Amino acid sequence: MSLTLHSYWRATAPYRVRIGLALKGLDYAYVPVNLIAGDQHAADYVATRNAQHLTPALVADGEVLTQSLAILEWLEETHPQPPLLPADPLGRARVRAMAGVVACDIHPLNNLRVQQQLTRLGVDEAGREAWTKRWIEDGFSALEPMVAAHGRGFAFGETPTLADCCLVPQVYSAERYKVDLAPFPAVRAAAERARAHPAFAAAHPDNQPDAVRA
Ligand SMILES: N[C@@H](CCC(=O)N[C@@H](CS)C(=O)NCC(=O)O)C(=O)O
Repeated sequence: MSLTLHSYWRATAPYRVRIGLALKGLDYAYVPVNLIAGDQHAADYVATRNAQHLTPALVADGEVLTQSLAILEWLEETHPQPPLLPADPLGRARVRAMAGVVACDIHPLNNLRVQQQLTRLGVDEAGREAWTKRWIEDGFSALEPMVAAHGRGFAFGETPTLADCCLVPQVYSAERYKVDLAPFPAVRAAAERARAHPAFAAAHPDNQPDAVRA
């Protein structure tokens, strides 16, 4: 199967998909979309890759897939091994709930376009940072007891799941924004455990072809 991922090194939604691809052992071509330069708004990209002006887009044998959670679920269905969802419905619901906290409730409030809109509305850098931290801390406060109850090394159980695909990029973002992770020991421990896994290391922003080092 031919796979091409349209991605930006530091963006967390494509990072989720990179983790999923690496966990499934799938090779893919990497096409950088420079979000700071505004590549996501290019007419051709919007027309053919992501009508929402967002990353990621995954092209699989000519079919264009968007929305990181939908892509991860598609990967799970088309490449079931190793499984990234538990075998039982209750376990799957718990993993999807953890992924949802990140992908549906934390990240959309802190995305680049939201930051840009806050700037347009006159919010200064300190205000934007406080906004971002607020929503990360809010989400992590909910994730902490979930991971503490169900994590056994990874966020849920003893092996990586879709929850880790979402959690690790969000912890990366939290560290960028200097969120104090001390109140979230289970979240932090699960992220540290996952980051030691080779698939998570391969997907890390610093290891992408478009990574910019300070
Ligand atoms: N719900 C979408 C969110 C995608 C998204 O927000 N992507 C961000 C990067 S993490 C983006 O491309 N932002 C560009 C912008 O805000 O202009 C998904 O999970 O794929």
